[in-house]
Amino acid sequence: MKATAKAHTNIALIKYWGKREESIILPTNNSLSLTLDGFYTTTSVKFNKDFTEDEFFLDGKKVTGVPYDRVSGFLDLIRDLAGKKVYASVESVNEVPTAAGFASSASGFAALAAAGAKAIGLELNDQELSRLTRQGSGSACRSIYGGFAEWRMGFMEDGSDSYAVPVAPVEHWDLRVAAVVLDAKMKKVSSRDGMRRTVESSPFFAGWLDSISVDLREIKSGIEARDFEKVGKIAEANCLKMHATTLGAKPPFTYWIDTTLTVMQRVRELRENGIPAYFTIDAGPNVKVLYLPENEKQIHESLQRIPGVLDVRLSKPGHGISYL
Ligand code: 2P0
Repeated sequence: MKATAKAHTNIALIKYWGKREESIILPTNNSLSLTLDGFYTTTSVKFNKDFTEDEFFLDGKKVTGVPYDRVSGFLDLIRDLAGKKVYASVESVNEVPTAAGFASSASGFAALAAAGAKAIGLELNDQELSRLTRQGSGSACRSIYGGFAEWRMGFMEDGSDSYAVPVAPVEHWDLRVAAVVLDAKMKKVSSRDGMRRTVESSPFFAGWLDSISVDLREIKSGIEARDFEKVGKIAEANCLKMHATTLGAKPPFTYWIDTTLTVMQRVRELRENGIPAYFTIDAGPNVKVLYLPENEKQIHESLQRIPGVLDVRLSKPGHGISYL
């Protein structure tokens, strides 16, 4: 009863920002992402009827506390689905360097769901696997697929219609992403807390939700046509709208630091100089820059030169779940 799966992280071009139900992770809006080749998690799950509790090793170290509880709680969902009361040993290796500024929860829960479901003998199709993965971490449900994926928020209270679907496969378009890592302290507001506070108190949240359906429709037509300017403009504006909601929250907060603004400005300057590039930012200070392969060298050099930039990690589109 052992299986190993690999999952890549993803970057949202239309952000998931807001939950309508926290316990089973149901979002307030659809979101759309690109799975990234450069950052992934490999997880092995072994169920054994002789085990008396779950155990979880991350990069070779035994994990306890809240991260352990999240993994063990997620294994409960897998056990419930399979109707089997059996504990597991989980070993994960993260190729998502914390320094790259990506949350490892997307690749982590996607790999855990895939390996766990297979190890316990569940035969899930992609939608079922995405629906299960969603309950570990929302953004993870998009990492089941390679290339571009959309998480449909659904409307049912039980979450049965809330899962991701593929939009375009990895071969469709070689859109690149540079992860710009900034010299910053740990973020003070987790994405979970940030989302909750914004949903509950920001007067701008309604405006954010109103703008999603047009952004989604337009970006999907841009992706289909491989129209970089269209996709980049929509992704950048969508990110700015998400971050604007945080300024209206009570108490207000922002994920940006001074260097975040400097990188945003550099991206605008690149565009003014005829090099197409657009930025997007998640629940932290680091900036991700969208670009095309032919501009990789210039983009990389220009971003690396910014004072306060620690590292620039480049990535191509990545594949969905695989089993090893
Ligand atoms: C996203 N983020 O779409 C958005 C954009 C952050 C900003 O998904 O609470 O770790 O586990 O469902 O998925 C980060 O939130 O949150 C996130 P939970 P998750 O990628």
